[in-house]
Amino acid sequence: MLDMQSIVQRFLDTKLQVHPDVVRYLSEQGDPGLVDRIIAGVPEDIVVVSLQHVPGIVPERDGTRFLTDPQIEVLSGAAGSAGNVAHVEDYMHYFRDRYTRLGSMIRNRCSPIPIEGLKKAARYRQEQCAIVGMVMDVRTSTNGHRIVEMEDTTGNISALFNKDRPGFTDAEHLLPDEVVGVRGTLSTDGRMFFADQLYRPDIPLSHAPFKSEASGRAVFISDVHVGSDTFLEAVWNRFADWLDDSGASYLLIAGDLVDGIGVYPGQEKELTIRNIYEQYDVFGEMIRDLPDNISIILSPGNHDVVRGAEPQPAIPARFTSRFPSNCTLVENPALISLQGVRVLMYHGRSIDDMIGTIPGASYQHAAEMMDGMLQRRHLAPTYGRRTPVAADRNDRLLIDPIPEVLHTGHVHVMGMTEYRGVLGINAGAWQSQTSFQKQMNINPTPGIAIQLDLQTLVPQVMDFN
Ligand code: D5M
Ligand code: FE
Ligand code: ZN
Repeated sequence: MLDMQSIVQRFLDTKLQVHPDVVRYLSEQGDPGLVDRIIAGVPEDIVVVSLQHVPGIVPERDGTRFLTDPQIEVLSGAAGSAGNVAHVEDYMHYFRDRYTRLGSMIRNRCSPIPIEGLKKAARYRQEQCAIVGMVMDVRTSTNGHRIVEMEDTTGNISALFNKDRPGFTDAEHLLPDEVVGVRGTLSTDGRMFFADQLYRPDIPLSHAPFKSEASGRAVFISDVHVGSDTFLEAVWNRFADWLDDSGASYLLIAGDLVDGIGVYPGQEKELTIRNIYEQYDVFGEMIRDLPDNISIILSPGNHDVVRGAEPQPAIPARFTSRFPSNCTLVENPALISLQGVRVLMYHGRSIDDMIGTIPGASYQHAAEMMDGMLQRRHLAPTYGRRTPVAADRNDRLLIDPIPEVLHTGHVHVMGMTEYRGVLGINAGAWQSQTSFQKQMNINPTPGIAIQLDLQTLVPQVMDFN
């Protein structure tokens, strides 16, 4: 077992810096000789050791995607796939599905044993072993250590992350209900598991994104909020004018198409359109004015007319009579293939929960929460806070398969990230600061669209202010 601090130090001793992914990989591999082999093989002009310097990691690109014609396909989240709000038994299936599928992404990396077996068999008391479980509770002990209640299908146990040991930072970022693996040793009385290392489902290091063979461009936005007195009509019109000559083939809008009715107390005072049908009609006319050779994909958000529980159904036909025929209405979330490039659209309500729970997280850097979703392979890791979830027999909020692009919105602050080959785009809004956001000290960055070249996967920020 190699701890992360000593791995970093081994590199620093030879005047090399090292990428965190490499450190994590080495600590999971537990092969001290590998560190020496990497150091011996790094070219002289390299300062930072990255994954390409690690022997054995070969990028695996999924190069054989079946393409349809037209080249746009809803892989999941097509209108009509969200089930009804569920019964208690469905929640049991839901969490079991989440545990099984996320657990299987961790198992081969840490060979876990069932918690009940671990507690019963005396032979585990001396040696290191691993468990995989769902986080039931996280708290800080009086001495400042993190105590994590973990549960698998056989039982539960408390895992202690020592504040003076390397895995502690990972443990500080643990969220209730995420599924993780923990390597460590059992206490002699069998009641506490002393944790050394945390494993998340994560994006495999060998992951390489698919790129379209044909040329094509997609534009990503969210949170239009038509009907609000803070909707930025002039800025939207500049965007619409640009779109005419942009040559883009796809426009994706990740929810909050309109401001809605009765979404928060006192909203009536901030509405210019107080009828929900009329809000969608005006929105429909706006997208009717966009070039009709652009395919438009629309998913709902928490201001839209459908139920708030996720997966949110697609916006029903009775609200979309003014929408042009080049629109596809999908659910939230939805996985879309654009010429083989997979885009996972998710409005992003869980970002509120993550910002409220993860130390150091903030609305101004909300895009970082997309990395957190990818590490956990889940769009809404914590159940039962501000993100309502309608349990289905399977967990539709899992991130599987791995998309090329994770497209979110909701926070109204534009941000992009790249995490292990997955591009995170949190598109800003078309609404200026509301009185609520002022109270919350959220400073939106409206009027920005992201354009993506599907052949290179290089994004471009387009500012219409
Ligand atoms: O969300 C717009 C912005 O307001 C976004 O930054 C999240 C924030 N927001 C929304 N609801 C809440 C609550 N309940 N607490 C804290 N922050 C919140 P929108 O969905 O457009 O209203
Ligand atoms: Fe919004
Ligand atoms: Zn929202």
